[in-house]
Amino acid sequence: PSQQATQVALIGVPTDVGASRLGAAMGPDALRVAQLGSALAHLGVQAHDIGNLAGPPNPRGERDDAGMRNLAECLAWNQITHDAVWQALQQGRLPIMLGGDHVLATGSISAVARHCRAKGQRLRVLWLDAHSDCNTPDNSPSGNMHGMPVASLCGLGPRALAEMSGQLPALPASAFCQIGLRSVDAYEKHMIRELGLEVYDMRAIDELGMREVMRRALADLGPDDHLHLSFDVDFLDPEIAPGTGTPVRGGPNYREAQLCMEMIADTGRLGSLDIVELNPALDLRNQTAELVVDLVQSLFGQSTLVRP
Ligand code: 5AB
Ligand code: MN
Ligand code: MN
Ligand code: MN
Repeated sequence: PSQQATQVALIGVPTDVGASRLGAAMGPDALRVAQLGSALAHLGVQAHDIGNLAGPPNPRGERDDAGMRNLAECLAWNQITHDAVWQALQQGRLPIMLGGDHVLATGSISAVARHCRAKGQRLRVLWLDAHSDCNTPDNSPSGNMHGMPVASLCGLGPRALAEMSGQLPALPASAFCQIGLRSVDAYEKHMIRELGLEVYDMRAIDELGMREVMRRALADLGPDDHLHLSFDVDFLDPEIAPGTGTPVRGGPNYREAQLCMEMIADTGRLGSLDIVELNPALDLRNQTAELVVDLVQSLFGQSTLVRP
């Protein structure tokens, strides 16, 4: 029983330019093969699949002088994503990014931030991930841009990315809430403190339980707020979700992830969604894509409650 828009736009973003392992570019089609569209239709959600966005191929470049790999391509993909998300929101549709690596979140969340600004809505971003993705180019251990979108959105790193929403920073660091972290670089730990990011790492989930973590994460969500979920598939334990490029053991199990999604659905505030870092080349018979579709159903109101 949520007041989510019943019209969604499925936006394929077939990119892996932000990662060093190839394959996330096949993510959109794996989600379609796993029947994401009809799974949503089953719940009364009308899904308009706009197909895959077209962008530059992966040049597999080395780090540039500023420390980034494939910056030009990452910029292009983010601008294309931004424009498609903006358009979907203008049409009153809830945009769902079928990723693609996590670099695309700068473009999608920049468009969402722009939209919220225009409507005077407060934006809350839930970041489900094993990683914190707040590296800056000079401190990243890899130069991979999929490890930097949180920094870009907080106004750090290359200007063209940081300013994509038309404002710098795109949103206040306090808008973010990160859940499931268990692989955070030393510099990122410094950044988390510096920015004051709200973080629930795996230790917090173990000690408090997913229920309490989600209660806290969603506690100050107002009735008019916009909730954006950036769902990195490597949030999930790799035993249930092997199809991702940067797996880290010790993640949430199926029931914890399902509860997390159900509690987000209960707020009725979900306004946009990134599904990222799914890598079909590393998956087993598309099981990770199928799991993700199952969890997205929970996100759109499929409930395990006998008496809702
Ligand atoms: B993902 C690492 N912190 O910056 C880096 O999957 C990994 O979008 C980044 O969360 C992982 O290269 C990026 C070591
Ligand atoms: Mn990750
Ligand atoms: Mn990520
Ligand atoms: Mn990854």
